[in-house]
Amino acid sequence: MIKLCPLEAALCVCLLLLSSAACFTQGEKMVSSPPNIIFIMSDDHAAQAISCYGSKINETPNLDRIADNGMRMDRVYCTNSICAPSRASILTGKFSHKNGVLNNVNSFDGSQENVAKIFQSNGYQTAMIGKWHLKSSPTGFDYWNVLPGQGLYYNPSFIEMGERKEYTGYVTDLITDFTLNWLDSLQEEKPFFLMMQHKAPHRNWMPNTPDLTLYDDRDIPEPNNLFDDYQNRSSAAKEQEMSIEKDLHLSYDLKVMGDFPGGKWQVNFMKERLKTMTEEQRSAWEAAYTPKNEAFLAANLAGEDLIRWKYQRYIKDYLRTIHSVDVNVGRLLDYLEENDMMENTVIIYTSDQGFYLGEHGWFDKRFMYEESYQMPFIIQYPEKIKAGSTSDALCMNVDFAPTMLELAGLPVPEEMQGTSFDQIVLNGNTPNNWRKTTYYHYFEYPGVHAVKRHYGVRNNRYKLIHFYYDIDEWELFDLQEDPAEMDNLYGKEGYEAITEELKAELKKQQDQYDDHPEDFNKLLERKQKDHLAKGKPIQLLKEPNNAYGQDPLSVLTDGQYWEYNLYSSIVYTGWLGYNDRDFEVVLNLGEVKNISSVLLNCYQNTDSRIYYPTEISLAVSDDGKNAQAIQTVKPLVTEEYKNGTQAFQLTKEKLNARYLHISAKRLAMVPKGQSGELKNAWLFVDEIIIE
Ligand code: SGN
Ligand code: CA
Repeated sequence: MIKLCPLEAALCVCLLLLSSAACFTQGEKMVSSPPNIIFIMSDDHAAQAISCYGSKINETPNLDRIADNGMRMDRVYCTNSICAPSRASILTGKFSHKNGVLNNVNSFDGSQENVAKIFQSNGYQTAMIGKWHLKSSPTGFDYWNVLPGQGLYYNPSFIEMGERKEYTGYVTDLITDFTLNWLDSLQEEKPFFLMMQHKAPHRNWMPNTPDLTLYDDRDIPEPNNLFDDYQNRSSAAKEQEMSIEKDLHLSYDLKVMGDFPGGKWQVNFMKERLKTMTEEQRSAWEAAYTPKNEAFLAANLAGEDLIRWKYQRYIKDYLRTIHSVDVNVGRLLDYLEENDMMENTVIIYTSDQGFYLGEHGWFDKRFMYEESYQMPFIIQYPEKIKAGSTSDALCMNVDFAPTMLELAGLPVPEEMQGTSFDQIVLNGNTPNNWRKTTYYHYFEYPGVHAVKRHYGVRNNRYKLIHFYYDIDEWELFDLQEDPAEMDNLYGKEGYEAITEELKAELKKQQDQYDDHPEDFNKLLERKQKDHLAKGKPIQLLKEPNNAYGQDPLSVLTDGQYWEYNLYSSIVYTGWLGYNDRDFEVVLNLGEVKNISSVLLNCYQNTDSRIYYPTEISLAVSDDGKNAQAIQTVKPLVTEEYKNGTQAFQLTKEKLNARYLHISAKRLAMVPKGQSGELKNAWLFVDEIIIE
């Protein structure tokens, strides 16, 4: 099958007239016909685990095919090393603080311009298949079929154009099946833009059944700094919660069955997943893991031996899920070859960011250190890109949208902050005026894995990082002398000049991209308010869950409360949380007061299964017992489940009262289609504000 477009028809005419090479000029560039674009992205796939990048731990022959046919780029970086933000930057060509996705909590505003919309409005057929993770529904795609939230490895659901469907099978295979089906359905005369986004190799690394025993016959080499002690690094490096030793759960992450200490959901996760497997899947799983797990338990490992074992189990499962990605990319490449679609198709393989494969003793990402900062990026376009070429130009994920657009000869909107690197891939060299520095800003703190907020710059040789928010610490690395970033040079004699230079560069980058982190602290302060209930005694008729009830009696009336804004992160302190009962309190104002407003402040964060209440009631009494109902409010909970805080108003009229009886009903279960569906939902309540 050959995909032709109207321009190609025009081209044929051109050909007849000129009887020369199959091209015409458009602006400066020679374009034969608009290329198809296939953007393949996996999740958390570090360059260290791709053989064309020199992996010491695995082979990825099919990904290598792309590099062999085209270009391998060695210095492509993300602007915020975490899933949803990277995806939003890729779609919009803008940094997190401009596209509104600073962390995995924010929901993507689909009304803004994005790369798919531009392809779509220029006659391209567009599709998004696989992991989306941006909460709102995809915009700019003629066809979309995405995983809800993080998605599942085995027998996952997908949301196809808004409709949820269940499948039997392995997620990486299914995403590829859907992709090939979509390619089969295309109109031949129009070009296409396809984003195919794998879930693998995301935590908790569940391999496909044929791959469960891959690597059983060998030890995977350990990184040299598996036992890093973070000497002379910032406290951010010391205080993270992403260590192989401390933070990998034996059952949830490492698939040993048993009641190991940890969060309840972590303990139960694998048991629950096994129940949802088909007979065939489960028996393959058990046949592979049971003997290995028994040997592990019998060995009774401790100390460094235990860490080494954890590393092996983690890395092997991670690499196994990558093996399936590689095989499936091979299926796609074969399909394109068989259908004669290779020549005029740009194929990109990348990952939303890198990952720690034991370096510094870690898994996960977030830090601006190379392993998770770098994105693999290989690109082929046989008609135009020299096979087997490489580039070390400094590029960022905000450049992807401009690059893809320019490769297709389409205009790049002003608001996109990235710069097209199409000339770098097409010509194989870096122009003199290309950027000398990349800029980075990570926001999700407080949050899972406890990586502090930081921003920084990197040039060819050095990297400067500033950790802020609740600390103020710097790191400086000489990447030429210390590629593993073990020796923080900040404040050391002899590095004053380079530090000053990089600080000036940092300021310049922040001005250029209009990013002003010093403003965020102000925005994040908890709101302070004097009100009638402040400091007044409260009786809890139902106890909150003790995970969040640090000081339940004061939290509700301490005159402080969270108000959500764009820069908010996942904040778990200062709330009362309920997940198996409702909220019910009696507040004593001490004497009868004249009241004109009663507000109850609540939090919604669907990623963490926290939902607004379904019903809130207010009653009053003068003895704290015989209450007279005043009002019941049923908050309108829309299907979009927007994250945020809301202060619900509980009176319509002025009233006089001494005791207020306030209750709020929890949404019983996480709604279908939301992450953590059918588990208990949480209710988070903060301040009762009375005026
Ligand atoms: C989950 C993972 C974290 C991971 C985040 C973000 N925990 O919370 O390990 O850092 O997602 O990942 S898990 O126990 O649920 O697997 S991201 O890809 O969405 O950014
Ligand atoms: Ca409070």
